[in-house]
Amino acid sequence: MNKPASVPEQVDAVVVGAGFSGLYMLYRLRQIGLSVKAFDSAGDVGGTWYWNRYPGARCDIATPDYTYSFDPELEKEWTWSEKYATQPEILDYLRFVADRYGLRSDIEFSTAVTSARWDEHEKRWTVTTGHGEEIRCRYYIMATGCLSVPKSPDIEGAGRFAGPVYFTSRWPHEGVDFTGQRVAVIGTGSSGIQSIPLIARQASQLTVFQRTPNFSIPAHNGPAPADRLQQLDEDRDGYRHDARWSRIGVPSEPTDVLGVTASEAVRRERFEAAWQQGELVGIVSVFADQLLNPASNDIVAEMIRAKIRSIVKDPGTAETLCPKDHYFGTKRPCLDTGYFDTYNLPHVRLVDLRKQPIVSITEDGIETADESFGFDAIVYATGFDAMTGALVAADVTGRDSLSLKEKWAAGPSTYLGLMTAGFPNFFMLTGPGSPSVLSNMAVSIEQHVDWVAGCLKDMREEGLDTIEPTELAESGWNQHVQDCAAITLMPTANSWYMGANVPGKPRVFLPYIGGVDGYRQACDDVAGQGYLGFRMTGPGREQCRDGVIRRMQPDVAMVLELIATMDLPPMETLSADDARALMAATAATRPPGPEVGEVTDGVIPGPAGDLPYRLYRPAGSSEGPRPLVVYFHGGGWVLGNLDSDDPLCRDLCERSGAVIVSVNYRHAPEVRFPAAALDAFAAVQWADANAIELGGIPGQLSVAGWSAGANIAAVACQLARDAGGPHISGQMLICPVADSDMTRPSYQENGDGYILTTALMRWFWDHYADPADRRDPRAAPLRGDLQGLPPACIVAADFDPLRDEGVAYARALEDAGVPVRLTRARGHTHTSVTMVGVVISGAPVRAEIGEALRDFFPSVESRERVS
Ligand code: N01
Repeated sequence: MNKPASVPEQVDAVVVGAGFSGLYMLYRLRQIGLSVKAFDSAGDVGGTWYWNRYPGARCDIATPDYTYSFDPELEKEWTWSEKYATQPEILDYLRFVADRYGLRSDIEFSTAVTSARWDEHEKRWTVTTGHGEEIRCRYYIMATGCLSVPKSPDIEGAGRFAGPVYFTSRWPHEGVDFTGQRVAVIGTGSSGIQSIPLIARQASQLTVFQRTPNFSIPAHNGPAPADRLQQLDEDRDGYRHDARWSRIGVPSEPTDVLGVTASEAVRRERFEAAWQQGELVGIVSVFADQLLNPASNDIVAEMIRAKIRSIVKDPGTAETLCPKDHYFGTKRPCLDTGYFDTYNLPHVRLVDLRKQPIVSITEDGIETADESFGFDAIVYATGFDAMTGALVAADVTGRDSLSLKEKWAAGPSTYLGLMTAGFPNFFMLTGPGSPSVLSNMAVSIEQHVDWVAGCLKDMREEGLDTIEPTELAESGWNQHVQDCAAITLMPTANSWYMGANVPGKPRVFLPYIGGVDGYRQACDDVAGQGYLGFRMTGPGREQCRDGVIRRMQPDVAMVLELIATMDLPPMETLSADDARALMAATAATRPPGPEVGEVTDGVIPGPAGDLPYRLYRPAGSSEGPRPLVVYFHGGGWVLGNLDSDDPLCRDLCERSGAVIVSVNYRHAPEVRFPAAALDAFAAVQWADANAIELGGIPGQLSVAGWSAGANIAAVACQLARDAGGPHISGQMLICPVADSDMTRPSYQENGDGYILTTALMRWFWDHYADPADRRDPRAAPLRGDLQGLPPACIVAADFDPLRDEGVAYARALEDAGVPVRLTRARGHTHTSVTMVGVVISGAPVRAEIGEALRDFFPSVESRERVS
């Protein structure tokens, strides 16, 4: 094949794309001494800013932030003219950067890369261009952007229109003059919302076809924010550092104001400030919980809807423009200049496609279910095959002839959004599984490029030349990405973040929502731990430290971080009374837990005096008796009471549909072993004898407990078996103390840093039982006879020192012929599963607990059959 002289046979690295990320990648690879060739199908640099030339196209991150920061000299040489730069100005900037660093000589323009194939023998990629050229490289880097492949119009008759058709994402370079024309715009995402006001200025008639109304706030464009410029002037490095370690790549003070608890005045004040500021960073953080809690989100959403109603004069049109089918922020919010005002113009009309869907595009217009429209031009602002579109379109084939498209058929799979197993030396910049589109792209791009360049440099210094993630590391990251999304409202929307805008695309949350800061830390930790989760090879050597970089549930990690900032004294250094007071103070700040049908307090006659109990009756239980669950709170036999586990009991009541009787037992050190266990057994006997009065079904009684409460629940089952009754249908043991042996691996792994520490557990044991008693099965149920015990459900949390004894108890019960359900609380600590309303990721585990409790009891139908 004849090659142009500008395309060499072989280089160290090929970069696809010459936008923000490709340009900087090229610069950094050269800097570390690699030979590089870049390709772009566009006629010039610019990437997204080369293609998206529609009227009104602007950045929606303020210019002091949307800029390269790798070279302070470059920052001095360029001044942005506005708060939000126009597309031509950003394109000029990228041209300026390309020229300033002499990057063009290594870029082949108007040249698409059509395929890339890994040669396992040569350890190189063969890259083929649309002109038929082949180039071999060791590293293949796709800097192809997240929103670069336009979605093909999935509308009947799309090719039929005889007049001009425009795509916002492929706008003619010479511009379009709509003067005097009847124009249709289909789509009201960011591109539609930016272009509609400007098209309306020219068109004689503008008809906007809206399927889903979008949240948008005014950009208040003007000069770049003076406070930001001043901060940059005074401390550029500090400012950039804050951006890199911020949540979305723009320096900002995180708020701890919760929408649900803030006063109306505070809510209004914070919202109005964000509305006036006109920046995404403000409107997405009016409340700390707005993307987590539907009630908080509704407050922001309703305030935006009220603004829309106040701007748009026709009430019907205003209502059609009010988004109601998704939570605010779960689809990308927009910034606009006069968007809603545009609908007050007499020649602008909004068509609600939910009421009258498009039937077909016709030769001279658009036909909906109700009307036929004639147009001179149609504009599609219908979006992109986001995040994966460009990557799978490029025919990348890795080891064993597996293509990326095949590997990702059920959704993308990456390690850190950077690489994917089976595709050695193939890097993606801002790929799926990275923060990218949820952040200031400029900051995220620099971070990715710096990491890749740093990695390649480290490899060279170590004599290594191939790198690839392990399956374990990759699946761990994919899980973490989904875990982060699952605690937010994001997966509820039909957004392009979910792949929902492209028919047939797998529905998974594509970007990483753990924050620019959290992501940067993860990448740094991977590199700092000897490139954890990557297999690297070089002549005669291989290096691989396999593992998962983030195993903890994200909200559990947040709670631990928050607790660390409170600088609390370790419990085991306190007296029992002080520890109780500290626990009560913490409990007072929690959310209350769900509503249940009825809550009543009473007392049980215990072996040595009355024991208080609290009874939770599920809603609707007036219709008939329910199974009973006798519950024992946690707290190491020393701490805790009816209040401490109140939210959990409510939650269990609601989920299981059973009457929960939470019993307070005597505590150590005032009363030591075996008092707590004997109280538990007495409570079970009493509940069984009084089932009817408690609203229970005689003979349908289970026990449940958490931690030390699970310990005495398990012991009560053994005592009941030995005493020949009462009959217990099941035992729910949440993170139980099952044994007194503190040498199991989970004590080594999790003995420090996860609230329940080895030192605290020792303190509990010392308060509760003499060393000689700790082998007694009434203290360590694992050491007892396990034959003939009730079916069990045991919850074992990954980051719990007690994890292994819980698992050991499950195995031992199984060996003794007891039916056991072992529920692994993945990514949880000893306490997090019980943090109702605080740790969102605990809810699915508690749902399993509720289901297991229901399973302990025969179903209503089978009960009826038996009777
Ligand atoms: O695309 P979109 P976009 N029939 O997917 C509608 C970034 N960006 O190009 O929501 C009828 O958001 C679709 O309706 P629905 C930014 O991240 C940034 O506007 O699927 N309608 C929706 O209204 C942004 O989020 C900037 O029901 C159809 C619209 O088309 C992302 O790019 C500027 C349809 C598509 O909206 C994408 O924005 C521009 C059909 N068959 C873009 N198919 C800035 O920096 C789709 N739609 C400011």
